[in-house]
Amino acid sequence: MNRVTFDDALELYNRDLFELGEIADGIRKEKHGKKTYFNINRHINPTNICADVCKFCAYAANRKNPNPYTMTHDEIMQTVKEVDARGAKEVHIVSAHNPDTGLNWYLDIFKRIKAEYPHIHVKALTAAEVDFLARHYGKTYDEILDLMVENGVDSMPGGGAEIFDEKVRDYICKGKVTSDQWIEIHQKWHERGKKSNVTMLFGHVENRENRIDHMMRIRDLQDKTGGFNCFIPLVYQTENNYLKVEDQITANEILKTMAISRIVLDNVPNLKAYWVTSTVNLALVAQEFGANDLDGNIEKESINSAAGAKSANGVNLEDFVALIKNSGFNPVERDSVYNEIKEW
Ligand code: V47
Repeated sequence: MNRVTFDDALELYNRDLFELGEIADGIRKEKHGKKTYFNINRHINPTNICADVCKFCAYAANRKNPNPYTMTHDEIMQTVKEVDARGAKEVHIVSAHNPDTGLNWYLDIFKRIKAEYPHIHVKALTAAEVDFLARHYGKTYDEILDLMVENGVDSMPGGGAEIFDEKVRDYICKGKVTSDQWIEIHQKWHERGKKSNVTMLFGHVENRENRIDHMMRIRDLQDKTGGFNCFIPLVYQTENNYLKVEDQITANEILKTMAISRIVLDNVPNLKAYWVTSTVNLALVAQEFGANDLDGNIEKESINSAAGAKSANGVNLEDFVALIKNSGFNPVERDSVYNEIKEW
């Protein structure tokens, strides 16, 4: 299939959902057969005190969520100890932009985790956090990224990408890392031989053009670096925040967006249906619309659940695996960079 242009991609939205599903499923089958990847992971969100203000965020402590907290390193290590005992292979550590902790609070914890649990993959610090730390502590992006490598960060999560269109971005999260900066940070990370993911927050005030533009910018960077493992469309959650949306996005539009992203992002190996924001049921259906990854059992999650997602306590691993099997796919546990660990 020829590479789709911006106009082709936009036109795809006018096709019938099942026709799109068939095309995306064909690509998925070529790349991954019937395998659906997941990992055993734990999200840790060490502080919700934030210097930035994003309208869509219900996680940061604010008037609607007057519940500020900052974990100590000992508390974080206790969590890592527990999740290691339960067989987790990855900790996904993302925080708000707390101006009061000092730079070392952000970085030392990775070194401590690596020293005590060298087998655990540390996926940590979004490009939004990297930008915040650079600005707040007078460092360059290169300096922060080098410190991340030195302290044991293995890969970067895809958060903070939101929507790259500058007008929409200004409306939903003015003042935070810009689109160009987000891309620059990931490019620099990839140039260090490291991998990362990339998200897209959709279903709020953006339109279809904005989504396609977002995908095109990802495809361009991936052509240069090849450093993205996975694309993760995040469905906007509407509760406890300041971004009002008239009509909630439909399942039809979510699945179309998934399928189109599978078609457009021909150079990104994996498409994640993040059940936290799509619901487990729709994530299972998305397996037939291009998605080949369902993230993991998660155990605990604070960012999306603050905005209404039913993910605060993750899902039971055995149930999760059974759901994948019962929907006709082969659950394959993977590590954080997509090496296969075990067929379940
Ligand atoms: O960057 C915030 C999003 C992201 C809301 O890399 C919201 O493997 C929906 O990036 N509705 C954090 N989304 C989560 C994230 C992520 C998740 C899973 C896997 C990976 C990965 C990355 O959550 C933020 C923001 O875009 N978010 N508020 C909301 N109301």
